[in-house]
Amino acid sequence: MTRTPRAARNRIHYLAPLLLTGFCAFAPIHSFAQIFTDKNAVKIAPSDTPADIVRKAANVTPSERQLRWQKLELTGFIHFGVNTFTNKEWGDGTESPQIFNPTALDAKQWVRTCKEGGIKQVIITAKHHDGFCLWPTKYTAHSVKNSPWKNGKGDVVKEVADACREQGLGFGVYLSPWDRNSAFFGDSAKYNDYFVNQLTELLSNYGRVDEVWFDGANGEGPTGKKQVYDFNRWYALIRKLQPTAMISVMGPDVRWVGTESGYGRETEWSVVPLDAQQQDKVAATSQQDVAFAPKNMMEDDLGSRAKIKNAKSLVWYPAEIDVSIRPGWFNHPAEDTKVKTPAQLLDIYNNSVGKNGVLLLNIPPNTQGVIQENDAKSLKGWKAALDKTFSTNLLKGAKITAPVATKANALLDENYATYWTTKASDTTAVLDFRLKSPQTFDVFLIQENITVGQRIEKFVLEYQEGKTWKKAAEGTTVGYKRLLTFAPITAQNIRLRIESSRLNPTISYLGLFKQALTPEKAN
Ligand code: FUL
Repeated sequence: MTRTPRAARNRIHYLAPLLLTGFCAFAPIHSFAQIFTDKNAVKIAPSDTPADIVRKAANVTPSERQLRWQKLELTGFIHFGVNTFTNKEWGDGTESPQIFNPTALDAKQWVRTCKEGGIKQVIITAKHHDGFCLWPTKYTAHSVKNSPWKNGKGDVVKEVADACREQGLGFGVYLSPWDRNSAFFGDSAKYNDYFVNQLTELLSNYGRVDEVWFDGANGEGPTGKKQVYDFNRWYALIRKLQPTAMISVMGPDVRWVGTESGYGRETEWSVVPLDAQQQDKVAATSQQDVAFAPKNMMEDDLGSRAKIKNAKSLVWYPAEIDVSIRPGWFNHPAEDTKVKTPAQLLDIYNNSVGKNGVLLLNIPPNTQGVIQENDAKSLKGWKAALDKTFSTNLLKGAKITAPVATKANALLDENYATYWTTKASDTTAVLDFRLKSPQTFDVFLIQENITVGQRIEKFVLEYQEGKTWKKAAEGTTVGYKRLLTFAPITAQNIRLRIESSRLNPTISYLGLFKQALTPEKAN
């Protein structure tokens, strides 16, 4: 793939508009009812003590759309467009629609392949930075309607939307604000109208849309003028036309974790301050180049007590971890041998879904318009390993000794809605498990019930060896799901110590498992 030096320089604008327009405009929370719910954002009063702030943070909860999305765990990205045919990562907008000519495009196969990998929702790049539209928009000639594919009568977005609906997956669109083809780009008002028209088509003509994904790139356009994106107008339109859709990354519902490596943070709070400074840091560590060397992670945590103590408001803003199954976002034949293996995908899973995030895994079709066999095989191998690993919870049937023993059964039932908790004032707890016989395990799974908030700040898993208790693993945050992996341990007596929590801790599900495949570091 080629580098685009000018674009590379401009890549520094990634997420910057969020800072300048989007997030500052969120500030008066309560006047933005369409952006936030009354539970997923809270203002901090000048008179609030640090303890008040911690209590407020512990009671911030996801909106319904955020909860639905979090429970998906696995979502899929399809990068497909003119770049597939030029063998590049970013196009410059001068590509002829004539080059877009997949010989055997099969969106059903894309969706089926994703589904077979355990993916629950698929996002298609309806328009990437090159401005080429995969649907026959009325608002530009730069689209599939001027391509030889299906004699200009094709519509990739419709094929993906229909396939998702038929196969029971969620459907989402990526619409790049940065458009290197549009003559309006840089003429702010005109381009914002153009963008609203395109969004209106996408949100009106394809049934339910579950996620709208905006990236923050804002580089040069044909006019040479700087484009100011009207994010709030776009958000209001999305809330109006598709009220259940998540607005991701350059939006209020989902936060980009800060890396494209597939590896999330050790300490991942879904409740974070709504601060301009914080977004500044996001921008500073974002991708600034068309090449995809893994980026440095942002600082280790965004929502600990130290991070929230000076916040003016707190929001439920959960992390999404996007990564490609190949080195590039688009399909390049030279990368056919670099498809991530099931063991690498497993490591990514443990470190994304297992670190309180949602994984957005990109699987790019080739010039034929199909996902290749090797990518599909990796996905299947990964899914088989996950299913096998998590099918047998070795804690099942254990004798549990826990405070508030009556609710202990909820720890091991697979119903997320039921949960164990302590009395309101208890922020620490010790839970003992005696297995029927010694078992060998190498993963610990724990889930909080986030519908009441994210609370656990420190926990330790121990096992008994002879007469002594030894540490198997420890963690800070839990959130929707936390996985801790370690070298295999054989034991019969296990104990979980919750050492610190913002309010009474809750646990929806707990488990010990033996991995069916040894994970391997992906990068
Ligand atoms: C970035 C884009 O520049 C990449 O090409 C890719 O689409 C990635 C998911 O988002 O902002």
